[in-house]
Amino acid sequence: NEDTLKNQKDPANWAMQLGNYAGQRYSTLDQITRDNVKNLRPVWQFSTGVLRGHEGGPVVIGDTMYISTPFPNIVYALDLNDNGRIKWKYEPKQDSAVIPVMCCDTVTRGVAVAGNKVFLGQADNTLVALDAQSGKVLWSVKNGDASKGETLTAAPMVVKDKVYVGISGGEFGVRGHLTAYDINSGKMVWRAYSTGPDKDVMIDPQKTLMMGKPIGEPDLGIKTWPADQWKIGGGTTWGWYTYDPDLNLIYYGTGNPGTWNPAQRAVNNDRAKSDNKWSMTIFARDADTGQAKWVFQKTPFDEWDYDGVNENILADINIGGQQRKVLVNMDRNGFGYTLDRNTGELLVAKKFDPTVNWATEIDMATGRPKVVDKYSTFAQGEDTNTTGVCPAALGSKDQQPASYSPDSGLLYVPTNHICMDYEPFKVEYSAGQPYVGATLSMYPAPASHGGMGNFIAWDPAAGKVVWSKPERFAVWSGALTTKGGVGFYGTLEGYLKAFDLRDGKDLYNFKTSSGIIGNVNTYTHKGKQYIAVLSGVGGWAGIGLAAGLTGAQEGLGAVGAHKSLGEYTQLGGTLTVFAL
Ligand code: PQQ
Repeated sequence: NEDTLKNQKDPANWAMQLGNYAGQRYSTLDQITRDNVKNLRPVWQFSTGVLRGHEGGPVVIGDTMYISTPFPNIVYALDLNDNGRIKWKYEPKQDSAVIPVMCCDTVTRGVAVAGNKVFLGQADNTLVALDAQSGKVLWSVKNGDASKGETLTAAPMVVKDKVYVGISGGEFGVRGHLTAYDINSGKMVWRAYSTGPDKDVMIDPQKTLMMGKPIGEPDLGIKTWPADQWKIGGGTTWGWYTYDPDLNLIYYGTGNPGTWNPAQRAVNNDRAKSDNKWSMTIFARDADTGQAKWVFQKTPFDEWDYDGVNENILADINIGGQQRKVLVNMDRNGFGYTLDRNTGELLVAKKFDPTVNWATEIDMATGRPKVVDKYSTFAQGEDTNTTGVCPAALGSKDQQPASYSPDSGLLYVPTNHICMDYEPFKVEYSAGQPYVGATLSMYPAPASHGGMGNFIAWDPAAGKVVWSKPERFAVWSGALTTKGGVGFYGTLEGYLKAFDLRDGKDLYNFKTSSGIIGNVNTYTHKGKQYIAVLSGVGGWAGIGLAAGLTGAQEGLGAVGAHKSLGEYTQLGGTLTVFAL
């Protein structure tokens, strides 16, 4: 979108959730530096009036800031000329029956703003376009059906005249898809499914590349599943979307195959025949037609719920003496992947947490992980508790987006440091009912600093951790880096932290009113640089507090690991804005 491109080139704005189309979450603003950040202080706050997990972050364009809340998904336009006076408020009427079919809290990852429109994906699957001046509904369209377990948590992305939106419900037998709607009319332009026949997945086996070569064999989205399982096979698209305007390609990942019990997804009980394509796959699609240019499946035949939806950050880096246009994906499965973003060729794949044990390495010729039988929930079998698997289903990293600094060439990544026991069991599909098929318990990774998170710097060319900084809990907040040599992220206890990009050293912290799972953004107003973040504990890591769950295996197994979080923070949605 011309307007989105223009807005993101001006560092005064924070034009989209990930900062720019490349998903870098980097700002060229440099008033706040590693030397003066110690003088940062909160300058104004705003209560959203909503509890539970606040993901995403403020979008700032000109004098207006747009924020959104978890269910009921209120959108506020705040006037920066008047200390955040409410210009307008949009509060949709949504049926609360959707809440029990949201797997991992009632979150939204935020709004997209383009031209005179604000786009919001509501929990109840309504994609709505609001007038940016008045908040009035311009059009709305239903992208899914909550009675089948379909929901919407992802932030939409706008490219040219289309808005892309995904779908959630991998734990309810939902068949994932990405859909493009016309931004002016709301009319569906195309829908690309994650499973099923090539026609539905918008793959051409003669043209779509995999590991640099055409896929060749047709309809792998059917053949790698037992009969009809692909119809309830997951591969949802609830993560982040990025875009390369020069290549005209959009990038996103698909989630776990359903059910979590791998035996029910095995063809003839043979793992080699059961990739469950195209779950767990990075797709590069033509932004106009939706046709897949290349695919890369990270975790074929997932046995651990390592949803492959994390953000694909676009960067131009030097690898082995050559300047390359790459895509970097810090996957939930604990491997950091660097691919050629034009062809999908695999360049680097290395562990970013040494405790990762389900696979020894990625075979660079095939792109496939070498799975360790001891941690294979399929090899261990149905109704067997496979213990000590690292990472846990929360992944070495979940939805919390990383940042890439072109100054250092490194990624700055919020990560988790948690392991699990996983016991698969047989489950029947019933529309709108949980279709999980495994009991999980999660706990801090053993033999470590005792913390459940690390904030790390990652070299995407070498595939190496440059530095790692322990955190008490999983780091569930999105990172920001700036030209001032300083970066930011939030913690589940509620701290907004500033760190030195060179070594991760803490330069400033401030404890906000609730745990932070939102993303830290920056902008200028009247020439002065601000840092802004939403507090409001929740998300999957904070589901115990958000949904009032206490059993260790509740919340799909996530409650146990973070049981002491309630000693540090409680619920409450607040925006905090900082300045020097
Ligand atoms: N959402 C969060 C969060 O916001 O903290 C964490 C997760 C989700 C997960 O770890 C998931 O696996 C997950 N899976 C789906 C799915 O399979 O459709 C959806 C979502 C979501 O929409 O929030 C999450």
